[in-house]
Amino acid sequence: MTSSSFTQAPILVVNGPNLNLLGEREPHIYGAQTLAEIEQALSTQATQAGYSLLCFQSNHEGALIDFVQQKRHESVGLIINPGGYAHTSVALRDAVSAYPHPVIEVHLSNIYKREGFRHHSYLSAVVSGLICGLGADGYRLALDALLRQLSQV
Ligand code: CA2
Repeated sequence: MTSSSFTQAPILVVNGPNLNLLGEREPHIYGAQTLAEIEQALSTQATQAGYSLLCFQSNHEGALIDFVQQKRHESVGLIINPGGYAHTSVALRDAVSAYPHPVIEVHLSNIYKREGFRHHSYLSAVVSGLICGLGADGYRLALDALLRQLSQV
């Protein structure tokens, strides 16, 4: 399917700080796949279901907020791994809270098995669903769940 055959607005896949380093270091925590590989697999999965993806990664809180705000009326759902901002950013939570479509928060690692400061995510109370601890599979499952939700509306 070519991009011109998509009639739907895209699903957003947003990754926060340091997730551009996936596959380079700490594979025992975050897995061996690069972010580009994860995004490619998700794109194939979305295309098979008749949707397109718009992927964005930034190390900057404001850039993540701007992206979510700017695309809120030009997309149908959001998968977000906020990275470390999960544990610190009220501002990113507010942007996600203002996003008018389903949102799934993903963490590669099980944040509840790690240091105490990772046990709380500011975003979790304002998202539709949360997946953590399943590595890159978490993104696939998140997209699966989002596609099911979108097919019910
Ligand atoms: O488990 C996750 O997906 C996290 O969102 C990853 C964040 C961490 O701060 C969160 O607590 C949980 C960190 C991403 C760092 O990614 C790296 C990847 C490769 C090498 C170094 C860092």
